[in-house]
Amino acid sequence: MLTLYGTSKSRSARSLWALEELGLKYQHVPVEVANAKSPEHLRRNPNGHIPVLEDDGHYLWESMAINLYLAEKYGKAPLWPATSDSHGDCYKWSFFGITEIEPHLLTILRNRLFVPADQRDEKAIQNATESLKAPFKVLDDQLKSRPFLLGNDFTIADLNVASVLSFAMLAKVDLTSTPAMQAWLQKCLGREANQRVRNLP
Ligand SMILES: N[C@@H](CCC(=O)N[C@@H](CS)C(=O)NCC(=O)O)C(=O)O
Repeated sequence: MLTLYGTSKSRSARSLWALEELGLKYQHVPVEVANAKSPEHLRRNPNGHIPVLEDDGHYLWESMAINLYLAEKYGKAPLWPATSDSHGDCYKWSFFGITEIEPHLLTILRNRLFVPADQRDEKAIQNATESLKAPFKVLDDQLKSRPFLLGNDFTIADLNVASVLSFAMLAKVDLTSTPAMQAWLQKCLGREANQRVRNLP
């Protein structure tokens, strides 16, 4: 039995997207961000964060780890591709997404959406925007000559990186100077499985 703890209005959306994309049966417990540090949830994840996946009593946290685990255990090609080389590429792009991109997008998101206007740090937004130029170019270059990150097919690497980049849409980051990345992002986020997640609590 699979259970995903975490509201879709959080990083849990990524793991819900993976579960939907894989067509798995699962229970969804939409733990709110505000309740992530409750004693009950701390027993699932000592960090007090969502998402958490429970797979027959095995608890996993960290959204990228959850998604790679789900793809490897329950997926098949092309979502979880067939070779070790391509598995390496899935790890590479996923870790690139959360280390090179996510922190800068969160800085912009926080300052544009969550901080009161008079406390907004425009310099931090500017620095983060500058820092995103290099990884965005890496993605844009990769996607100029292939429809998806690994080639012709949508894989867990696309899902993981696109889910990180969905913060750019929320934070209204201008993506027009990386048109191949922008078009790929729209294509990924528009997938039916991701659209279904938007309707979840
Ligand atoms: N690196 C973790 C981050 C998880 C995380 O920070 N989740 C936020 C919601 S998006 C959270 O649980 N916040 C609750 C809190 O910090 O109290 C992951 O990707 O799963």
